[in-house]
Amino acid sequence: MKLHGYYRSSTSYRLRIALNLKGLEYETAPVDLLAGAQKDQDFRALNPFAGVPALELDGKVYAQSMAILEWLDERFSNRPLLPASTEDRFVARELAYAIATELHAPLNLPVLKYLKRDLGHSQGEIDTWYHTWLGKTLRPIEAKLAARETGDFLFGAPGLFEAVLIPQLYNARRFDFDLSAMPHMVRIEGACSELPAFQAAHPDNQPDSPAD
Ligand SMILES: N[C@@H](CCC(=O)N[C@@H](CS)C(=O)NCC(=O)O)C(=O)O
Repeated sequence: MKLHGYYRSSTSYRLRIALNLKGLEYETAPVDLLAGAQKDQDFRALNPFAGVPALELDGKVYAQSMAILEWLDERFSNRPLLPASTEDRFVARELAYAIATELHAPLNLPVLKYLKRDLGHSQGEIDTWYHTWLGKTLRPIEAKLAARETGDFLFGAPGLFEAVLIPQLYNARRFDFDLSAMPHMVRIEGACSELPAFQAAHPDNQPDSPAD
């Protein structure tokens, strides 16, 4: 299996966590998003969405991180990412897709570049934009976790939700978002950070992560 990704891409990070949780071996093929490698003709031929991640297996290319996560869980049914009951699977998806659908688009690199370069917004205004959208989705997720009296993980062991949450919290911290009012998410983050599957998936531990 070959994962085309970028060390700091949250969508690539999701997949690295899931592959590691499932104990699946994969090779990393870095795509330098800052250099625009995702727009190269060769990469577009592989993934017409011109973004990462893209996962190659048996001559096929799989794109769109959430679809890949769900596919991985069906294709490799050992160590499921989703809980057993339909109701619990709904909750895991409800929270994971809130992040994937509501947060990823407004906080994605091309949007931030557009705000800065094309519309001339300052870094301070962009930080406000970033924090506004983060809060809008993370606050209700925190409220749902609190209502469920969630422990270290949403359901006993990390899965789909944690694979999507942890990269988003990594980005939130990069943008100095205040997580002090979100103790449930921070506790889950702490518990995940103890696990080798999450440690190996961390951006700092990727072959394309800069040394300094
Ligand atoms: N919906 C897609 C989004 C993929 C995406 O936007 N990936 C970002 C990195 S996190 C990317 O490749 N952006 C391309 C760019 O910045 O031009 C997915 O979940 O896989």
